[in-house]
Amino acid sequence: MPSTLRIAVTGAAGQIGYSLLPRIASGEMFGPDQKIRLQLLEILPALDALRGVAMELQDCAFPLLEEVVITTDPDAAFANANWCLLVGSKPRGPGMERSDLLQENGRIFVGQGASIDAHAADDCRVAVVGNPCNTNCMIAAAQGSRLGPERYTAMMRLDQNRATALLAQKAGVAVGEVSDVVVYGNHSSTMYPDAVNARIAGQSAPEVIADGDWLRGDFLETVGHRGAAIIAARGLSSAASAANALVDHVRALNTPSDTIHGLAVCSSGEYGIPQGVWAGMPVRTTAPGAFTVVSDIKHDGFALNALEKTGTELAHERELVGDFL
Ligand code: NAX
Repeated sequence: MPSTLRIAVTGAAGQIGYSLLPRIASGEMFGPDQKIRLQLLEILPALDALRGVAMELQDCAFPLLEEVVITTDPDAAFANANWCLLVGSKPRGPGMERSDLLQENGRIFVGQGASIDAHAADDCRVAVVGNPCNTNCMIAAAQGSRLGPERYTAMMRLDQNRATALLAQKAGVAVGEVSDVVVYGNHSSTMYPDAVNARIAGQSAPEVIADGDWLRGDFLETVGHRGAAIIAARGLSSAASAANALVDHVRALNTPSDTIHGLAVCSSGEYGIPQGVWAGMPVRTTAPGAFTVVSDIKHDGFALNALEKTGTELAHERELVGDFL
């Protein structure tokens, strides 16, 4: 590791940014000995708010935080960055279709992808949170060739954490007893959270829960619509849990282990997901920042049907943003 890691965060004045930045600066994401330089990107209307966030970061007096740069210039934000956390994007406005959102945000990721390829560090990793995160990640990765597609991942970890916590609650066990939960496909209502291959206290989850109707019904519904339920209750979308999921995503990707975790990665056609789209897949971290896709998990007909549906949606999104690729 370099002596100081440069971490670029976009949309840094937004609500996820507000929960995320103190957790990076305190050492939760990269460890208690790793010095950090934050390079924060915003658009001009949010620059004053970002100044306030930077003041608060200063007032936390984090020992690991060496410097905070705030800017509206992507090239400055991504300069020599070791990690680029792409959180910023436009929210879906009233009457906006998903296809409009893909176009609006796709443009942002064209510019940022090109800037990352030109200016980030050679060892840079990119994690995309801004929605539609899978397709935005594909667009960013398509803008360059220096880093390679395996450096670009999108976040499925919030869905994974939601599914894990729900299984633990249903089984009446601690969250730490639940493992091998992976959410496949798109971070959208077509996602497939796989409980069949999950483990609870070392046993197969369906053996412990033994309620197939719930596993194929309420479980999938609740995980798939959890974001909407939080908006309905809070009047705002998930922020603290999204920031927490990004901490988990990056830590898992930096920590070699036999443990299976989920990331949206460039598909090579595993599990019938079309090649070249970014889909949630089971992975193992093999070296800091590097992973292999676990491609031998068995799925039943119900799961294969769900995988086909979410893969088809991702391929359709790719068609809609064809001009950006
Ligand atoms: P906010 O609207 O609070 O913040 C977004 C920030 O991005 C704003 O401050 C805005 O000024 C900034 N921004 C917009 N365009 C920008 C650009 N071109 N360059 C830099 N900054 C730009 O949203 P927040 O709640 O923080 O959510 C951020 C994104 O995360 C949204 O797209 C949201 O949909 C997505 N999410 C993704 C999740 C996932 O699991 N992948 C879960 C949580 C969240 O919904």
